[in-house]
Amino acid sequence: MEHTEPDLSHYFEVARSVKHCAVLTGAGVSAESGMPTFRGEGGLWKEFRPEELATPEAFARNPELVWEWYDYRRGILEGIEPNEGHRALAAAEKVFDIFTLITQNVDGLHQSAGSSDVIELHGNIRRDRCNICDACRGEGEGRQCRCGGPYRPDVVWFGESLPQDAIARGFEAAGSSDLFFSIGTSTQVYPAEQLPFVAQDAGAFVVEVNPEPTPLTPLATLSLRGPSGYWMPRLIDPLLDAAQDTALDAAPDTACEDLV
Ligand code: BV8
Repeated sequence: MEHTEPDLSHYFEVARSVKHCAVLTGAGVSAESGMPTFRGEGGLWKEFRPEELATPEAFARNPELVWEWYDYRRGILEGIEPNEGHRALAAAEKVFDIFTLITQNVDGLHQSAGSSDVIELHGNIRRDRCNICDACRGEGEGRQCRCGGPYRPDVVWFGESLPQDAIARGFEAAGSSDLFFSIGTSTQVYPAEQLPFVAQDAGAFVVEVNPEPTPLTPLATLSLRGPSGYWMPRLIDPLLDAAQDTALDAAPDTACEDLV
């Protein structure tokens, strides 16, 4: 696909001057690693729409089917690695004074790429918890909790509320960011889809990265068509050099002392 290189000079001017950068990611950032998105190609599992399986009702109705679906996704996860998009975001932590990474993804690939303190809005399919008492499932434990409740994937299902601290930190970061990235999300799932608009309302420079336009596109300061694995290194790496120089200047030149 021919990438017309938009003018990024204004972006770099802003990115080199801001203190707080916040990022929202969706399934698209993991697509190049081989993780199917929800609404893209391969998003359908058998003939089910994800919204039909990722609900407490589906789990109550047919827990076996829901477990089969999560085991299918866990199977994919075992065989894949983070991609250039994940790696650029992990590196971005070193660029900005304050960096907040908020994800809708439950695959843990940001953490595998080295990102720390990732705000997981929708949980993580690598963990299980009790549907009744919330106890975490221990290694080797069966599908039933000591309290008698069924274990379930530690994710937020449609119709369920998000973890209060995660969504509160997400809105706080979006509302106080100077630069906000919305990467690989169709911006359709509430309440996460509100974050880029909160940032935009707060006057942040909003950058969208997605091969397809989304409801955010008309409002983004810069909307880049293409995969995150292509754009994120191009948007972050040039900032790394500057960050490294600043770090070097700040570092006390201890060498001499040793000689003494
Ligand atoms: C809640 C965990 C209070 C589970 C997930 C009617 C209207 C409006 C809202 C609602 C409604 N009815 C109900 C609601 C609320 C509902 C909602 O928003 N539904 C939507 C579908 C209409 N939200 C909820 O239920 C939330 N809870 O609101 O609680 C409440 C309670 C009751 C009633 C009302 C309110 C809970 C939402 C969380 C659900 N759990 N995941 C699991 O994973 O199994 S959501 C799940 O789907 C993902 O986590 C992710 O968030 C979402 C998928 O969205 P995206 O990540 O954006 O992925 P998608 O496939 O859509 O798009 C991928 C994008 O990437 C595309 O744009 C594509 O172009 C792009 N792309 C592709 N390749 C690349 C790329 N981009 C970059 N690079 C590439 N290479």
